Amino acid sequence: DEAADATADTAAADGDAITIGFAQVGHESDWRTASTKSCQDVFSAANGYDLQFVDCDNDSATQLEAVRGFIEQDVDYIIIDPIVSTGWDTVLTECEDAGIPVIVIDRTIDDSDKYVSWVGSNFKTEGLAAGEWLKAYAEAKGIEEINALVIEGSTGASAAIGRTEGFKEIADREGWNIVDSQSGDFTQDGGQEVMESYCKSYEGKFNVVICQNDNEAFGAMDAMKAAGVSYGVDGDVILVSFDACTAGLEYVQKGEINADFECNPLAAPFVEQVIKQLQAGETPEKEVYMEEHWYVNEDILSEITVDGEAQPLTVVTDDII
Ligand code: GYE
Repeated sequence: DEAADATADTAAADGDAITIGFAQVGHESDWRTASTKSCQDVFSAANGYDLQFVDCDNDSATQLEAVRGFIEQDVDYIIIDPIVSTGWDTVLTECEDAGIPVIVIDRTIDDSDKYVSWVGSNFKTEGLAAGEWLKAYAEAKGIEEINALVIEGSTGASAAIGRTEGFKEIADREGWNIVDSQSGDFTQDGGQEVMESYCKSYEGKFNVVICQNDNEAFGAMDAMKAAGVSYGVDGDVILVSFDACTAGLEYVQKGEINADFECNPLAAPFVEQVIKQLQAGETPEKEVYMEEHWYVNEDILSEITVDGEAQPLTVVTDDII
């Protein structure tokens, strides 16, 4: 209906739309693409929003600049997915002084609490889950020694810090050998490069590769293939990943990735709830955790216990992808 569309446009042009500035990390991974799309879908003009989106290209200075730009524009709300977890207190104080509520999504801010709400995942729990799964899987398969290579995410990102900490906690408890742990920057190219150098340096000396996101795992698989290293359920190397994006789950279904620990990128609907509460003068929860699943190829373990809680494992089928 053209008349109704025209009215909606005018309402937005009149400034009735809620203006939101979103300082996104970048475009490094499938996960990130899904996160961006989720925000663009939820905070669309049709839904009454004017979304100012900045892709910060994984650069912290650009991200701080973007937030300051939003303050200058006097947006109604600011969403930040913090590239790194520190260095935030000054700019968040500036947001507070300007009276603009900040909502943090995904990665955490660890040196300031001057934001209204955070919506995301528990990355340490994801790392612990990967460790507990590996322990149970190795036992079930009669694998006695674990020599693990880790491809970490971007340095300083809470997603990388938490996954590293969680996995290391189990590795230390079980006395596993972490042969090396280097950053692949959450990218496919990064994962490939790190794995190429691992294959050269540690030939025959590892039986587990932990990639902190699916895109790194895609790169690592290419590097292992090129080096003649077999991986997955029928291979010599157990391959573990995080995110469980669609392409990641396809590799789990094929048995090339053994286990994939989901990180849910669809925070935007929860952020919208927070904004609706603020609009209504209510106080939203300070922390909102999203639901996630742990995905596997083989039906040999039905659950694992993580942090004292039993969690089901989901075998990937066509229905899930
Ligand atoms: O795992 C990775 C992305 O912050 C949880 O960032 C996010 C991570 C995600 O690039 O794929």
